Amino acid sequence: MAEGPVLDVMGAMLYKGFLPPSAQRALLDDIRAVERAAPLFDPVTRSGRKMSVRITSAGALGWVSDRRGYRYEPRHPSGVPWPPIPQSLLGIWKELLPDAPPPDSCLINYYGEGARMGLHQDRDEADLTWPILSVSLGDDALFRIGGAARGGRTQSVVLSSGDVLVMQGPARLAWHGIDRIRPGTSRLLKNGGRLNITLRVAGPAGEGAQ
Ligand code: MD3
Ligand code: FE
Repeated sequence: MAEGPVLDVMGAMLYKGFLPPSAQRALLDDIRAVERAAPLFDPVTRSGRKMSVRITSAGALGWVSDRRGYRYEPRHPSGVPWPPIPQSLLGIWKELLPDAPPPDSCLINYYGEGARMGLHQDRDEADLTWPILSVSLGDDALFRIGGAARGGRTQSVVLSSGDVLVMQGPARLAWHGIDRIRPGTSRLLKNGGRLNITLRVAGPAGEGAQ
């Protein structure tokens, strides 16, 4: 039985310390296996600007961005299919979102020193009503979240290793971003930095779910 969220930010449910250190290490092993099959790569924007976050994915669909724009694709840029979503992550989804269909996309973001993610909405999924679940591993991040309208008030909250954040309802379309990471705040990743993993129902519901 899951404990309730310890914090409710703009309707987003933050489960602080949801994963104990042993589960964080096990999940990290699963993520490293995904990275071996589908290596982290540097996404660029349509305008050709390199994003500071490195990414890869697991599942039927992975999020990519390149000179053609951003979208979900069934393959890594190398041409290989994305590896399956680790069972450890599917279990967290099922525990916290028993009524949602299974996720078909698992985006892995890696933040090295100085990496950030500007304020944006997540609107590339086919059905924007399904929730998104995020797991943080490694160094602390300063997460900023606003409302559904651009340019409104925002709140900041620290996301730490083992924290799980569920975005659903009105929060699903909230503007959000990562202002900075705090290097040296976790010893989980051997070379430092932060991994964020998001699970999504990206395709038409039911299709491609694993
Ligand atoms: C709020 N990632 O991959 S995770 C992203 O920490 C993304 O890497 C951030 O934003 C990161 O798109 C934030 C928390 C999160 C994920 C999805 C959301 C917050 C969200 C969707 C809607 C609103
Ligand atoms: Fe996002």
